[in-house]
Amino acid sequence: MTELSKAFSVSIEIASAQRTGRPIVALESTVITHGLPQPQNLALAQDMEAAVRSMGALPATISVLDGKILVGASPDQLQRLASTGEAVKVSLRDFATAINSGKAGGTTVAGTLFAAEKAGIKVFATGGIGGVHKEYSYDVSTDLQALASIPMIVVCAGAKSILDLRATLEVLETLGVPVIGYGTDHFPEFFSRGREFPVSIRLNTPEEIAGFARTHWSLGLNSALLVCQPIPEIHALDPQLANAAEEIASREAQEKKIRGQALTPFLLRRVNELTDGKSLRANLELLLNNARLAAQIARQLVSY
Ligand code: PSU
Ligand code: MN
Repeated sequence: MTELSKAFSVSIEIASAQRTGRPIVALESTVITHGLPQPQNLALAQDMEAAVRSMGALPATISVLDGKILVGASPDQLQRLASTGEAVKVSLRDFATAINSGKAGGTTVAGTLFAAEKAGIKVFATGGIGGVHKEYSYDVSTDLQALASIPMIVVCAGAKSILDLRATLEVLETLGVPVIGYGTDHFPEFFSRGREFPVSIRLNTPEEIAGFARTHWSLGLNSALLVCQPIPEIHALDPQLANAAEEIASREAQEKKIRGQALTPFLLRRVNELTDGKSLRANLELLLNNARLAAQIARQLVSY
């Protein structure tokens, strides 16, 4: 690990896990500050950490608080992230904004990748990645660029069809990011298993994923690996229900001219509302499932 800038603050637990070589899983915080409503956001943040611990790894929730990039959050810090109404959504361009303003910041997939890699972490669990938006094909999430350039195993449930999934997958291919289907040949569509778009490779165990990572990185390739785990079938939503809600939300966003960083949080909130909380429950289940898989992969990685 290269020396960290003074803007980083690594928790005692994570620093000691680094020294002793214990498995660590990074967790994002935009899902807490912008992705989920209160009070489910705090419960989810706590449950994600517990899910990582239950599988024998340590959770490092990444965020910005009091002018520092936190790697690992205390219970009190999680509470603050979950309850502040005006957190900054921190992608790569926003770190200095959040640090200099002293405001709380929820790190996106891109922001979390950046900070976790600086802290020497290799595995990260999230819900869905950002991608190419349907409303405007130049609205491409920084997540894709970050996945292209930061070596990390990112466990997700694919991406929501609020995005243009075909374009998103094409950009990932262009950028050289392996898209791994965990026990599936298809790119998962967040609320459902997904059956339209192929992944670049299917792998079936945490061991195989760790082995793939070792080979990929040993070549000098520096991208992330996107590990896509479908939502468990019993928690999946009817794809028609999810797509209908996503279409309405997209249309409303266009009518209201909601753009840029505000677009993803708007779409997430509206889909939650339009499905009467059904999508929220699915969202929570897939997040926990991803935390557990990430912990298993992290354990495999350190046992090499
Ligand atoms: N997709 C979801 N839930 C989320 C996000 C995306 O289903 O919470 C969040 C993630 O933090 C992701 C970010 O990195 O939104 C992408 O935002 P943007 O499209 O503005 O890059
Ligand atoms: Mn965007």
